[in-house]
Amino acid sequence: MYRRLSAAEAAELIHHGDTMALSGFTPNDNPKAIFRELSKRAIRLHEKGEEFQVGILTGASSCQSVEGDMAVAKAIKFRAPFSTNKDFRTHTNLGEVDYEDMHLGHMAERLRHGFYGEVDWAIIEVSDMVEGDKECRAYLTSAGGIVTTIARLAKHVILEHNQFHNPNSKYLHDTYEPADCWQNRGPIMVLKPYDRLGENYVSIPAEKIVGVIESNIPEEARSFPDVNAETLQIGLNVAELLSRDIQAGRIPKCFLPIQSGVGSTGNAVLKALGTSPLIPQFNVYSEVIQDAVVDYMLEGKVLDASCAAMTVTNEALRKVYDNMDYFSKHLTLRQSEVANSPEVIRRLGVIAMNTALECDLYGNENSSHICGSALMNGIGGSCDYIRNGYISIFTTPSTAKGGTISAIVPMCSHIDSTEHDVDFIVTEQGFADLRGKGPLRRAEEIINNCAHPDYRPLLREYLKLAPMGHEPQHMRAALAFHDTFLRKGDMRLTDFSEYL
Ligand code: 0RQ
Repeated sequence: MYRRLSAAEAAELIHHGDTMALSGFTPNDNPKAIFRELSKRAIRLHEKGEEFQVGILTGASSCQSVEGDMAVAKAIKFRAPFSTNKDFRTHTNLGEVDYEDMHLGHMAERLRHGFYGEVDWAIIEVSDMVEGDKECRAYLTSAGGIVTTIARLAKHVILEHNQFHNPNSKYLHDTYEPADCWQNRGPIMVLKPYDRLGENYVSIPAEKIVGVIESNIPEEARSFPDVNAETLQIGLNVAELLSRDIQAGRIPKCFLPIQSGVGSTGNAVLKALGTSPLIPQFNVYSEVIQDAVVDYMLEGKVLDASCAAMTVTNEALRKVYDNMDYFSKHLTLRQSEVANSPEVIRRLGVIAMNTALECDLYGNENSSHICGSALMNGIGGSCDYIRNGYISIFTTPSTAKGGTISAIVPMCSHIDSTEHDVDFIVTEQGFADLRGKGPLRRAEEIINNCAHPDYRPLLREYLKLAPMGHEPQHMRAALAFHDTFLRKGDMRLTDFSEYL
């Protein structure tokens, strides 16, 4: 049996400047016990005037105990690749954290290539393990993430054996890790969303295991606001555009796998697809599944699902654990390098659906930064899917903050996905089909079908001011919406004459 450590003892082993790579993807499968102690230790050390900051690398976002409490304790030196945490956002926007917002599908490979330097610690939450003399077989919980890679790269490993999880979660996992490009690597042979390629455990050399923390901590899962009239209408609009493509023969009648990003809008869209009579039964090939997918799998609307994490509430997780016979055959949790692999996404023909903060008149999209500067969350896996999807859709309510912000703007204040990768923009007002259209026709379609009626006259006025070109932009007025919001608190007060 490996050495048992209390969480406080484990936290004492971490040094200032260490790089910690963690299991987990979104708030699921994160090691929590050690971080609850580590953030307290950081505060104690800072009070004594000692430095203490670490690098934190994960598969995606993480949970309050990891990135929230550590950010509040000013204990994060570097962080990648994604975050959805309010405290982390606050401290990052104060300039305290060096945060690289990175494609989730790139993370494991970038680690292997040494882009983040040496990995001092892999901290891995497990539901079960085989404690061998030479090899530990570690069974993951509710997410795949980057564990196969970090277990190989890290100098030292600490396991958190979290008994909150059902040990049978092992039957959900495929821990396959692709080779590197210089190893003559072949294709990733996922030909169907349910294909599995590897083992269901992560192999860790026993000599690296410093200790095991025994814990029993529920997932720090987020729940999303209920569907409202606006997000319901966005979902219905997505169902409508997909059914039109089926009728026109642009999507096959057997349908294609669906990816849906995380968030209240993404959750609402999936709910609409699940209940729409226009949409046939479907498979999910995504980075995350949310609560709605668990229910639709039990109801038979979703046949098979593949993802890097169950980003679900503890109630939905319980449904999975209570029906393991079914889910072990129909749900696969993968390493994020495979879940978000451009090759596999393109091969399967995934319909990619993600959420934007704002889109411009030509189809460029911003999902990460408000008014150019302030971090919201990051791109997550959206670009992995949007760039490689069969059809790529961005959804957003047409306005935010009580109508004072338009999600349709002349020019995005930051760009994550470009016009070359976006096929549809969908708001509660309708949808713009950008396929086969040049910039001027795109602008017309986006203004007429997606912009809120309060903003349509302003957007048309802007287009008249912009000097003609292939993609007209007025260099002084292009960010007038944002500038007006920052100065007057309402984009509707935009007066273009101030910018001419
Ligand atoms: O703020 O909470 O203070 O009211 O943004 O917006 O409408 O609740 O929508 O939960 O779907 O989040 C893009 C952030 C949307 C998310 C984003 C304000 C709005 C509200 C949240 P309040 P909603 P959602 C990730 C896959 C990254 C791309 C992606 C996201 C808050 O979906 O992070 O999908 N996406 N990646 O009021 C200022 C604007 C705004 C705005 C909305 N233009 N300006 N504030 N808000 N638009 C999955 C993984 O990879 C794991």
